Amino acid sequence: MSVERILDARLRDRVVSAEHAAALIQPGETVAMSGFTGSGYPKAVPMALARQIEQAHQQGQPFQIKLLTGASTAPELDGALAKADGIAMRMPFQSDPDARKRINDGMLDYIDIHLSHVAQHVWFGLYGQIDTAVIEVSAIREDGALVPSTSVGNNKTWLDLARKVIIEVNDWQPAGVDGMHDIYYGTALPPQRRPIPLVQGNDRIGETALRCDPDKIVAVVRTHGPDRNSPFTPIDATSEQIAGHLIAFLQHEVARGRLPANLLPLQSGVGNIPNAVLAGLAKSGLRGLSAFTEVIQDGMLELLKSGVLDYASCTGFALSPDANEEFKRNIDFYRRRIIMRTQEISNHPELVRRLGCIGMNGMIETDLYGNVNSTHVMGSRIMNGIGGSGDFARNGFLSTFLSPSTAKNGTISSIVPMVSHVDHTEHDVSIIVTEQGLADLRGLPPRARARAVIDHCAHPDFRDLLDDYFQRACRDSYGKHTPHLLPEALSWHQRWLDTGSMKP
Ligand code: 0RQ
Repeated sequence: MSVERILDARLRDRVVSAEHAAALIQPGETVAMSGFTGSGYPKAVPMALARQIEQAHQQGQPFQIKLLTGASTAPELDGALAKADGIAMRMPFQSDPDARKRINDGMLDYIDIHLSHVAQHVWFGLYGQIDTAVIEVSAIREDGALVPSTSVGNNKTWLDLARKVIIEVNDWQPAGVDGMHDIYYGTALPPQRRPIPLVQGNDRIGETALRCDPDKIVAVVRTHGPDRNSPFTPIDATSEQIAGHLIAFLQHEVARGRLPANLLPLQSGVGNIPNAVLAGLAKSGLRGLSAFTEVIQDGMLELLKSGVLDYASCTGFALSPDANEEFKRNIDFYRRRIIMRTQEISNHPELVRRLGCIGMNGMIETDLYGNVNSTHVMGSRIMNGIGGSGDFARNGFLSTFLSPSTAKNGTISSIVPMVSHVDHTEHDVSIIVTEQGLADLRGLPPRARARAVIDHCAHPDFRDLLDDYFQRACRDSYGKHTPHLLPEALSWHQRWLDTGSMKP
């Protein structure tokens, strides 16, 4: 028999079906939902809303919402609403193929902003009134406090600012997650802003549950559904090589005395390469590590379990089904080592700088000088979004960007003369790593940066071409500080669009 998760009798009286709750959302509303990298998103109301939107469209009635979340969600949320053509505007991060297609077809406005900026920009009023918040929780306590589930994201802000609130109580989520969260209520806007009292990555500075005025809660929906939990992709050889270069570099930095023996708090993006880095760290002999990051994926649970990582601070999970089972089975162990925070804290520039985080993020492409494009294929087609990468690149102790040296079956070089879109400028990028090697750009002037990137990171198929471009640029460029040949700088991208390959 399942244990009652809604302990506040007032809110138990508000339990309704997902259809009933979704019907409370009107066309044109700004709806803020929970969810971060496929964890802790509402499982039922968005699908019911998508069905209602489809019905309205069949009757010729317009129905779209503006949708805000923590980060990416899942097919039941972004996918269902995008397929129903129900999203007019999306912010701040997505990775759903249907949403992505609509964005790139110009049918859906997408606003791609730093994850740390979301809450404050909404507080600034830049997105208008939040009409409805739809938030997944794992339980409601007797006093009405809301125990978050597997992500926190912007839920505090959504609950504070929304006119009306719909809560989903998901009893698939482990009850033992209660106590893992740390919700900080001390943020304020300038000039009232005060320093955040967090000096170690595992400090607790807040409360274990979210507050919400019960009068605003218009519906409570019971659900029982898993997070997205994509199966784990085995680590490939390229990712392993990239991880090897980065870990050797970190060990070298320890040997040089530039990093302590237990490094500094790690931030890690999601995907195959970051997972390979985490797996590599497990075998590295390094101990006493810590993570101050936004997402915990499989490799980080393993590091915690093996005792390599002392603790991890995050705002959400991205686990495979197996890792999720492990998490649930040993939740008491993980609750002592994992702290889940709001994303304005997990990604806060003040804290990332104070703690000296080591940022490790993927990229689409970099140019010779270390400007990085994380988001746009051929300068115009969005992939996911900047997410938290900029928060850590700009403010961390070290900012590393990792990618295979080629893409699309070797037709694209990830090292290009000039990036087709800039997310991280050369001023915020310290280390570039591909399977070919690692370029340490710190302390180098532009022409030396270009030499390091070409010599250490470019794929052999493109190295001579890059070298040729750079040599001619050094000779013919208008300025010799950061040499470029403007008519050619983006010609590699155009060639790929014209011929299907960046090679001449
Ligand atoms: O596309 O699947 O259509 O073939 O980009 O590439 O190699 O699978 O790598 O999954 O690590 O993604 C930058 C997108 C890399 C990711 C990016 C194409 C490639 C493929 C994916 P296909 P891979 P990854 C914390 C940090 C920004 C957000 C961030 C990202 C697809 O790391 O979204 O860092 N980063 N968040 O074919 C054309 C190139 C390409 C290219 C790759 N040079 N040209 N296409 N691709 N390189 C998490 C959060 O903040 C929430």
